[in-house]
Amino acid sequence: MKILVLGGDGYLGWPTALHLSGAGHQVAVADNFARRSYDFEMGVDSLVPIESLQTRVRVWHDLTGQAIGYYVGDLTDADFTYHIVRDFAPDAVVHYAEQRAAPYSMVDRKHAVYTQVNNVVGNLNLLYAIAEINPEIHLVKLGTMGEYGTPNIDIEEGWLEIEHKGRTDRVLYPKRPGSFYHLSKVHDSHNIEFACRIWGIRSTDLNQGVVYGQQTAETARDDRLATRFDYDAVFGTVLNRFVIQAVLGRPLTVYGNGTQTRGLIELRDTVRCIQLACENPADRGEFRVFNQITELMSLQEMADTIAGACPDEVTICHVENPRVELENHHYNVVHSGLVELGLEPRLLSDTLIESLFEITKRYAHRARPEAMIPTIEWRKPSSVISN
Ligand code: NAD
Ligand code: USQ
Repeated sequence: MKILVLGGDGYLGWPTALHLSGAGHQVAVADNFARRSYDFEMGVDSLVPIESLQTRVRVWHDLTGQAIGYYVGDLTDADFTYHIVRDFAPDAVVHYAEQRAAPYSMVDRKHAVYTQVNNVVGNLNLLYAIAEINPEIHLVKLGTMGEYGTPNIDIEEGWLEIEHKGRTDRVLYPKRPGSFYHLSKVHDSHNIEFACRIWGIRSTDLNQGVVYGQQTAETARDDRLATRFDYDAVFGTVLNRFVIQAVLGRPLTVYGNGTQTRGLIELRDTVRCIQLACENPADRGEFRVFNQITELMSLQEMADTIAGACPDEVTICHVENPRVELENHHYNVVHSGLVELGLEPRLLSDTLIESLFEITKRYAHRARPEAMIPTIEWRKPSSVISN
């Protein structure tokens, strides 16, 4: 298949491009390097050094003989988006290219507006490009588990059968997200469902949980193929942060009492899920939703697991939660769709943690501990840049 990976220079996009290319698909990536520019803005850097996109693509070609095409540009620029869809003529588009950090979207008004404009407008341009150029193209869009929030009923895969006053209907699952970033994904989902309904395009919305891990079979082939590893309080995701905190001998920062439960998935399962979604496309007009997680854990359980796996003494501290989120909540999530397509979930095990310890130890000298302290407060609306 011809697969276009948008956001192909990012944490997940780059290993996905390699995985799809390694599986024999013809792959091109597109990116505007916004993620690299947030590093400059925030004064942080990936813990694991990463090469330029051009070098990555060249190294992969030298190693495997497989070419990965690349386009540099911004999805909010409609001309660029139409150009790549026309020029590459993909069978599937994997759309990762969004601002993806909840804390970044909560810095202040400017960052909230940027996040929603970047994500919603980029996605809308893409929907129009697909519908006008070739509605057969399968859109594989990265959504997020945080779209649902933490409702007091079980979370289904995107849709909910309801009965109200004696009548029944199948409706989009009600959403109650916890940041302007997570809200941007809700807006995307609604726009995509509408596009499937009116134009008959095909789409898979993947409500992915928090990703951890750093290596895949393909990135491990050469250091120059490494993907990024964020550990700072803005872009670092919780499990990756706990691992580097443990390695540096710093306390693991559990926000609040730690009873908040989240869905997790390891990087190698992420790339496998994308492959499965691409190779088993949704039908024309179908808005298909999968919950892309492999297990559920509370923050306290995550911290205990990392502490238990670390050979050195680890302390766990409960810091005042900078976010607004429920503790002691119900959380039961259906996540069978991808398993039915062939996913064999990897659960957080000693082996997975060991490989993460190995990689973070190797680059621990690059960490800036002060970047790990959370400074962005959900409860304080601000138009002043606070970092
Ligand atoms: P990332 O920031 O590392 O990668 C996103 C890439 O998209 C970056 O390289 C960035 O430069 C690019 N990009 C952003 N806006 C763009 C635009 N307008 N035009 C072109 N390129 C643009 O993020 P990631 O962790 O790889 O996440 C990828 C996707 O998966 C995101 O949509 C995110 O919401 C979703 N997701 C991530 C996680 C996670 O834990 N990392 C979990 C669930 C869902
Ligand atoms: N948390 C801590 N300590 C930390 C960092 C985070 O306790 O040091 C807590 C947060 O309060 C939250 C949970 O861990 O309850 C997850 O936080 P996170 O920063 O790992 O994840 P989140 O902000 O939800 O965002 C990440 C990705 C995002 C993706 C989302 C999937 O950055 O792109 O959409 O995970 S999900 O959470 O399922 O919506």
